[in-house]
Amino acid sequence: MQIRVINPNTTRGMTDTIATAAQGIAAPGTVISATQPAHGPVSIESHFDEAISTVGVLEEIMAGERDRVDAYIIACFGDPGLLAARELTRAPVVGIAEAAFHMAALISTRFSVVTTLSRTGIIAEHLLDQYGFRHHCRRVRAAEIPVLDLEDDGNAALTRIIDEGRRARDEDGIGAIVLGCGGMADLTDEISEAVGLPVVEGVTAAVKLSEALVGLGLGTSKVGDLAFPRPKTFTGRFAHLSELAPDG
Ligand code: 2AL
Repeated sequence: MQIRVINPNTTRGMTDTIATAAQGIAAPGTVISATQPAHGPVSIESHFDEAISTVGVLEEIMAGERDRVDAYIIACFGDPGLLAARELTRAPVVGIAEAAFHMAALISTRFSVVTTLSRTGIIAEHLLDQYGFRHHCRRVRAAEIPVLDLEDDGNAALTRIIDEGRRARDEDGIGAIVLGCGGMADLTDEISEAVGLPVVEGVTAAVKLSEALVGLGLGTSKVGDLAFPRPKTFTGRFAHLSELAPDG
């Protein structure tokens, strides 16, 4: 089974971190390939960053279809482009935020999210509402670290995440913590050990969910709103999408 992990930002080091975490948890026989868009923001910390990154994510899905990928993971905690990505393929597409929320709800009745910045935390709150997990999540907390500090200033960032995780443990009445950034994919064990709670990380959760979906023979439904987009003319810089022939 081939799983394509798409890091929606364009920082190669973060794509490598995500790929290593995904490969480390994958079952024997699962091949992980990791990609990132050719164009776009180096980190995703706002609605604007998300909107710009989405086109690149969709282009990576189109490339994956040519490679006959079995499942896709969108490895940014805002799950940018998730539903549009599903329209482009019969394969399962799993976002790391939704994967982590689902996994955390299976092992605890209440969890808190520890993410990077307060403003990205608000994006996570929107997703909790959208996915129906508001009841399960006690609080979305921010360690107040810019995303690229996870790459550039790893130890300081880890300390801040652990401090915030301990506050969540002591104040939120929770059973588990969800890590709220793809760039935290390599920190799960250290944080879990330091905080003393189960820690759910989205990239690894998404790999296991993707393997389960493919193993069950379940892919994205093509009935209803996730059907392939209706062919139409695109103008200007998107003219090449007029020739989009999904499932072809
Ligand atoms: C993210 C993420 O996972 N990758 C990125 O660039 N921005 N989201 C976040 N909440 O920090």
